[in-house]
Amino acid sequence: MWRKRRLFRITMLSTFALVVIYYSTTQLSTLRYRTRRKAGTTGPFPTLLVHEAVYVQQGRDRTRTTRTADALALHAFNERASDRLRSDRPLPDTRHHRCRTAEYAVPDYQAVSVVITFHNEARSALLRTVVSVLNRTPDDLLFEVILVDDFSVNEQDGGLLAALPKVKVIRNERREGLIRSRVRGASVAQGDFLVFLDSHCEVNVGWLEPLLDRVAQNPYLVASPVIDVIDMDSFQYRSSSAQLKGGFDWSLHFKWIPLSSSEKAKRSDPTEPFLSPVMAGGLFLIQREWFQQLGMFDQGLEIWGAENLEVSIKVWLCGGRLEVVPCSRVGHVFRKKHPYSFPEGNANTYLRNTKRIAEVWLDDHKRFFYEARPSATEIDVGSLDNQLKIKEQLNCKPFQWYLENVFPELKLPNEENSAFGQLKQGSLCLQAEEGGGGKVKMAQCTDSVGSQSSWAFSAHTSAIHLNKLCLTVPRSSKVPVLQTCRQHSQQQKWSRHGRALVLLSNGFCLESGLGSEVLMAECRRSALSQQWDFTVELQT
Ligand code: LR7
Ligand code: MN
Repeated sequence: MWRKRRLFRITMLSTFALVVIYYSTTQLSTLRYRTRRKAGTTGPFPTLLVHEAVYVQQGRDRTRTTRTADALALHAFNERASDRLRSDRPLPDTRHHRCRTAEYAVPDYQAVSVVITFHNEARSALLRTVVSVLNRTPDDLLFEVILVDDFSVNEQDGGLLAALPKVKVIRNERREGLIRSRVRGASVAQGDFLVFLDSHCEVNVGWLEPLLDRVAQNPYLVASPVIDVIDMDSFQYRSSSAQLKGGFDWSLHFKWIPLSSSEKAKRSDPTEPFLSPVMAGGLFLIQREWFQQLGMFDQGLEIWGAENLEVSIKVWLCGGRLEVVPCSRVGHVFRKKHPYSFPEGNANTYLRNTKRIAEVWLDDHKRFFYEARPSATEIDVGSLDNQLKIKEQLNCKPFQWYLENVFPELKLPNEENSAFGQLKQGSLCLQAEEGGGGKVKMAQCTDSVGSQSSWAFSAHTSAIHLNKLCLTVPRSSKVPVLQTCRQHSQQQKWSRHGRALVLLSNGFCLESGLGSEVLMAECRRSALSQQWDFTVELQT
């Protein structure tokens, strides 16, 4: 099913094959634009170029404006500059020179479906994206290009492109946002591999083979290209650094992270793929079946944003890994703002999307998200049942594992705490009694009880906190209670001996008694009733 091959041979072959295809399969547009064709053009794909001019021109008529500022407002990039360029323009080869002659394992059949969603995209940019895929993907690897029109104003933006070979167009009947649109595209795709692209990209020479090669080695791998820059003003194509990984901060905003010096040292070969905690954006290749098992993207995410974090964290925690492949290059028009509306507002949408991710994947660490984004607490995120079911079914690892093994750069904001979460003994948890004037008791562990899930032990102050209160053993009492924290109170200073929690002033241990009772008792090494676990332990 897989075979090895050298890149330069197929590139030439495919160019030839495509010329043939272009001549033989564009009946629809040939009919439509026959008169223009007589005028004749030069270039490798004359048929397409004639139609291209008409396609782009008609799109512009709809939006024509004499003021550049308005043209910019429409797409948040310079549409005129894009319109001036051919759809099959040559690009500088930005790969390391060794990528050109490397051998790659690729499937021996048309295995790849490319999914591109768009909402009111500039026609010239959309067309260039599609043509770059058709021209720079070997015919014998590409099964189809699926365009999902996310309810653009002009139905023909996508409709006319259905005349191109291998291109299928589906249209949403209402605005779904890019995330559900991609899921829709993925659901109708038939190729064994999916690739997602934005609608203003240009894939560069040999972009697909190195991605497929990685998945040939490990089917649970998700492979991303290095994303080159297409300048939003000039549309000039520029190489970007191949030395950056993706990450995020506690507000769940994406961040670029330079490779650490040890990672750099390990990489003697600059063409070698490297691991990344998060994919930079939404451009990646994944096995279709596995993507489906992962539940695709969380379909509760709206319009734009954070689905790259969602899918990345999910991939890592549920048995996969994520790589950036420097020999694969795809250009993208980066812009400074969104040229489209968010029905619920931009900030709210992002906050809601990220809260879903925090609730499903961050476990107890979600409190850091809420510390960074307090207003998220109030937002209703709808049902998470589906996501939680997938997490359970696939037996996904806890977020703590991700922090230790995948993303150690993400530091905890509250370095003072060395353990936090629930304070457990088997299936029972220490809990503040509601309206109980500071009393604590043992109760069944559940995630939804705040008075149970936000304990923290600070090695720095030796205190055991529950929110703003501290676990206290009043003088001459054997019953621990919650009281206001006092910096120098000996009744609030604890230490951990193994799994025991010891009050420093008298050396007694915290113990669960009969029923729901909690008390202080002489320490006994073997007593299970004196062994406590926090959900999250931080290495100090
Ligand atoms: O409602 C919408 N419906 C859509 O179909 C809104 C957008 N879209 C389309 C849109 O036309 C475009 O093709 O969705 C695509 C992405 O939207 P952009 O281009 O407006 O946003 P972006 O460039 O910021 O996109 C980045 O972030 C997104 C977060 O949801 C996705 O992950 C995109 O895939 C991601 N883009 C990239 O990764 C390109 C490389 C950038 C980097 C690094
Ligand atoms: Mn984009």
